Amino acid sequence: MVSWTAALLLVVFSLAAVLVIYAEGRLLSSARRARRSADGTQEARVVVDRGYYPSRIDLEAGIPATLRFERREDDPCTELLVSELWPNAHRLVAHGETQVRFTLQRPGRYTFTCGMGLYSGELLVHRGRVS
Ligand SMILES: [Cu+2]
Repeated sequence: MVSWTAALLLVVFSLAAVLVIYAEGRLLSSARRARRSADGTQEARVVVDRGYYPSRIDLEAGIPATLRFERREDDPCTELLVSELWPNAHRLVAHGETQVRFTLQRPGRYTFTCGMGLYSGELLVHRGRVS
């Protein structure tokens, strides 16, 4: 016979597992809207760890944007951030955050990759408010 305590523990652990999976799923979801800051700019955080998470960021055209790349590794692969958007590659610090600021005037789809083109992400720039 299973005791009530054991049954209760099972329920609690199952709920905790579901919550962890849900939170991870949200963190690593493939797309995210940039959020508006108090100063009217928009910003989004991208975790860099053998890939870009989220790998798609929705932005609004004509609004200054800050992407905060949080690189959680020191693999040389992700040190450089390359895009047609920028004349020079950005160097992302290892185990820290590098902010990349820009303003995109034209709606469209822009890609960025690591130095070797192994990992990639995209910026989807919309006309008007993204909501
Ligand atoms: Cu690479």
